[in-house]
Amino acid sequence: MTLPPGQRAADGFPRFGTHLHRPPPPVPADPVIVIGGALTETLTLSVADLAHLPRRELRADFHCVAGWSATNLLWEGVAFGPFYRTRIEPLLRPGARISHVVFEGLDGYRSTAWLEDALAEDVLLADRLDGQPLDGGHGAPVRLVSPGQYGFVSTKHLCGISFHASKPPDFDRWSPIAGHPRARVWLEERHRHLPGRLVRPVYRGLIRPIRSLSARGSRAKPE
Ligand SMILES: Nc1nc2c(c(=O)[nH]1)N[C@H]1C(S)=C(S)[C@@H](COP(=O)(O)O)O[C@H]1N2
Ligand SMILES: [Mo]
Repeated sequence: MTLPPGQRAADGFPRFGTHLHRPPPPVPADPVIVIGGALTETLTLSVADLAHLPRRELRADFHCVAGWSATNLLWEGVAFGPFYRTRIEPLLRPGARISHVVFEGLDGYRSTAWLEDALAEDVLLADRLDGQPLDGGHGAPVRLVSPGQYGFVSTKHLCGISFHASKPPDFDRWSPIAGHPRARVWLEERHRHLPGRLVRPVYRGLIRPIRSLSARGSRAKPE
């Protein structure tokens, strides 16, 4: 098994998210994803309807920027690229050339990806993990999964997606460990301002406290 540079395999799939001890947000009775931005109309997609769109399974590892990787996860959901081409492109404002996508979660978390990265073949709107509906810890009712990018791109509890023709403001612009805009794991694009290799030892010291704080949301990986 080969992992991207600076990553180690974690035992199972801990809840890596930056939320630490915060409980997962409550899921509304009939959750929707509100899709907007440079579109001629806002599209409100019922999460339940994802079951009726073309589906795919994806076996992939998941890489947290702090250096841990969960291996061999089985995701199920709707592939983002085909979804974009069939559902979003026809709604784009005339002449709009989309460059960035913003994903928003029910807990207020947001991530930004280059459209080019979001259209990678293995990016999914995932509502199932290892044969079960997504649980609260890992992003119920639906999350983005972009295995080629560090976990911070993969917004959980997805409730909004917006498409932009220019770079939106960075939500984390004041953070010394601001995320890299592309966050590609194989290129070790961990942070915007610091080289990936440099922060490895810092994270190594933080891993134990982070894991114990987030243990509540974790679960063992079935073999
Ligand atoms: N809505 C939401 N999505 C989120 C986060 C979060 O705090 N809230 N944390 C991100 C980070 S930093 C990581 S590493 C992954 C962790 O996914 P996991 O909690 O399923 O392990 O979720 C990402 N998506
Ligand atoms: Mo993370």
